Amino acid sequence: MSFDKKITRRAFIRAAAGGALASGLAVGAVSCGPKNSQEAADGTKAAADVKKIATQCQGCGANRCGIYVYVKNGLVWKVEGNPRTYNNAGTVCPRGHAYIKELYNPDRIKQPLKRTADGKYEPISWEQAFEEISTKLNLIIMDNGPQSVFWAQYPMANMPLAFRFMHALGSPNTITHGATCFTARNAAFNATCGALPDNDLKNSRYIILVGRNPAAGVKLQQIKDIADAKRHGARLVVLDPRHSETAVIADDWLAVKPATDLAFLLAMLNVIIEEGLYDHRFVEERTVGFDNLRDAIVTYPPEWAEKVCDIPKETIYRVAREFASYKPRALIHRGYHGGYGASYFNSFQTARTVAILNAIIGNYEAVGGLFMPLKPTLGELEKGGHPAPHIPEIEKADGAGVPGRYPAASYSDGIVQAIPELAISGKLKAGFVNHMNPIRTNPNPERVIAGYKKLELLVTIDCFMSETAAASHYVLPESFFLERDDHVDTVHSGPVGQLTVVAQVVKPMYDTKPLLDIITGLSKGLGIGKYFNFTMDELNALRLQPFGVSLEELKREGVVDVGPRWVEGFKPCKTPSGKIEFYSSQLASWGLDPMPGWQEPLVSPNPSDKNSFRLIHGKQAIHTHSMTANVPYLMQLSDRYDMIRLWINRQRAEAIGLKDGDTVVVESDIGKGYVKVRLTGGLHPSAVWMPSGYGIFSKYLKTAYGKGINYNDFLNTYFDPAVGHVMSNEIIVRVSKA
Ligand SMILES: Nc1nc2c(c(=O)[nH]1)N[C@H]1C(S)=C(S)[C@@H](COP(=O)(O)OP(=O)(O)OC[C@H]3O[C@@H](n4cnc5c(=O)[nH]c(N)nc54)[C@H](O)[C@@H]3O)O[C@H]1N2
Ligand SMILES: Nc1nc2c(c(=O)[nH]1)N[C@H]1C(S)=C(S)[C@@H](COP(=O)(O)OP(=O)(O)OC[C@H]3O[C@@H](n4cnc5c(=O)[nH]c(N)nc54)[C@H](O)[C@@H]3O)O[C@H]1N2
Ligand SMILES: [Mo]
Repeated sequence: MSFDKKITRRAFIRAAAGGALASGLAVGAVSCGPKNSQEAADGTKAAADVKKIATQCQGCGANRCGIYVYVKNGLVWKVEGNPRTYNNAGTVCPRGHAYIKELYNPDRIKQPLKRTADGKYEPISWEQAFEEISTKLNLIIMDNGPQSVFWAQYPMANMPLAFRFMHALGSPNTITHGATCFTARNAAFNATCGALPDNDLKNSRYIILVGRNPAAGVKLQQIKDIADAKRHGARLVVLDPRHSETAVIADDWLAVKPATDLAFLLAMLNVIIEEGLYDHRFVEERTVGFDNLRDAIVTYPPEWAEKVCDIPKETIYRVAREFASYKPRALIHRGYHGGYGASYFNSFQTARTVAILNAIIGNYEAVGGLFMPLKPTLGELEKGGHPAPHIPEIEKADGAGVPGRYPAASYSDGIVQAIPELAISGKLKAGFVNHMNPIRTNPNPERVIAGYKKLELLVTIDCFMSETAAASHYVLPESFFLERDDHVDTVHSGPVGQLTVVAQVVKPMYDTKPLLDIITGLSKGLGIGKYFNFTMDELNALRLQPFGVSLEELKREGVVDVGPRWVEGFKPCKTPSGKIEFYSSQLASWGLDPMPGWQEPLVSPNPSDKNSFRLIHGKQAIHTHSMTANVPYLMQLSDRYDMIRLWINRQRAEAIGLKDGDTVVVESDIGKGYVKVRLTGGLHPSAVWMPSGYGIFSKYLKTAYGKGINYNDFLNTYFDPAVGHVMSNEIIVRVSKA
């Protein structure tokens, strides 16, 4: 494969300098401050030309921290946190420091690529790519209708472009990674309080984290706020089968048996209701269904729960009483992925119980409790004379939000692991994947590959040759985030609305384009060009119109606060009743359980097999999903600290003859792989824990290729019956010495 055909001399010199830098640092140094190597690479001691540009980090799509990037003598030099963005408050995590240097990673895709008959890739021009892709897509739509097309992507600020493009074609099939991450949590909070609240951790006196680990599933503001709260005397309780990076600073680490948090939480409700410790006035005025709730929880006392979740009843009583005693300045974190985002058959009910426990102590919209973030409503393209296409009045192929299928699923997130199934059954024929790598991040790669390979047309838009890109007919390189202007974003909003923007830091090094230009180029040959007749600056100016903030000002400041600050006091919920719904009539109308109650996990380890474990997983602070294992600086850290290991409980490991550092074979009914073990006292005996950032098998990603394994290799393709999520921890494996 040759990506380099059209590389300019200037770009080549820059790439060479960056490459030298990367390999220089890869030897030994693990600090991310490349100052000296940089000066060496520059070969100059003359006064440096330094620019400081405000933009947004894209080292993970989730946080998009506000940053300043420094450019020295034309080369990206270093990064600093913007002190005023809510998400990171002046800090940058290791991924942010390292990811800026990916600009210079030689593995970048440098021009559009087309797969040839022998499975290799040849560089083509953008004109040829647009022409061939639109011709093929037109034929597919003519034969199969527009509903045979999908667009899948990370839910970034540019998602509205995907909606616009797909709706213009006549397809409702826009899909995010939500079903692999957070959709059980979101659906449960929507059903209970109408939207997803934020946590006022800083002002809380009693914080419970249920499978949430902000110190490694990094959200910098949250970990800073937890530390602050603790400094002011708050207590921190962490429920995690694993002694996580956040459990390290907890007052109580409760090593819950995985998949059974629901039992612990139902028992907390039982104690708080039976002992009358709830906020009586809040319950009476602001909630519906308390009597049903009282009836529903009588069968779940701590005496029952301790046998299910392996936490002594005395501890459950104590935590329930302590939690209620700090009302309303106590909270159970709204959660994210690990505990109940998309993990278990009972995740939806677990998240419902978390939402209800918060409400029962009256902490909604209270200082130190949960609050609805003040996300500003951005201006729309329509206001600038760019009418939106109609939303197609057909059901989504994946069944998201469709009565009788996955009624509680999010319509806009969809159900991503349905794509391979729908491709195999012939319902989907063509697709675009942007800024996402479903072949590595979805369950059962063999099945995903088989599905995506069935498509008549697969186009991936990425900066690197991910597993998904490497299975595509066409690969379109997006300019790296430091090379492009991108959407005004509201992701930082919390106690105050915040606007940020991705701003170009350096000129593109290669023949790449930002997404808007890619979509605009495609739209012409598809007969939908009239929907894409604006520039990024025009789009952003319209987004900013309601606030009287100019794009220049936003780029200069990096972040601008807009609208009022959050104030304490209950506001009507976006539920049918306008109140917090303990009893959800909406869930009942969909044929789902309107009250939470105990549900067994889908699968459990075999108690008579000493090699049988539940496989759980989680983030490490230095990696993002599938997208940073190829970052040389970060993989260097993984190697140096021997981080690519499967955690296993020490007693159980010794019972099957394992020593720390042994290589084991891990097998489920669909997968098999080899990995080193880490013996630890910090893990519930029923589980093994796998870091989730490894197991890259795209051979184009040279740093990451073949290092470690991934939980998706062992996970069947499941669909939770209410929400359609993947149930990512419903995996039983056998672990034995290799
Ligand atoms: N470094 C880094 N940070 C990130 C990301 C990243 O990729 N890398 N991604 C961002 C995104 S998209 C997400 S979703 C978040 C994820 O943030 P989190 O949800 O906090 O992260 P995870 O590591 O997936 O899971 C957290 C913990 O859940 C525990 N867990 C597993 N099963 C159970 C269970 O049954 N019960 C309980 N109580 N705990 C359990 C795991 O042991 C783990 O320590 O992180 C965000 N931040
Ligand atoms: N293997 C694995 N699977 C997982 C997880 C995991 O940790 N590991 N976590 C689960 C969770 S919590 C989530 S949220 C999902 C995440 O699932 P995905 O959204 O698939 O996650 P990423 O691995 O972050 O994939 C991002 C892709 O976007 C590309 N990319 C990066 N920057 C840009 C850009 O500027 N433009 C474009 N066009 N592309 C870009 C990256 O190279 C990468 O291929 O995965 C879930 N499944
Ligand atoms: Mo996620």
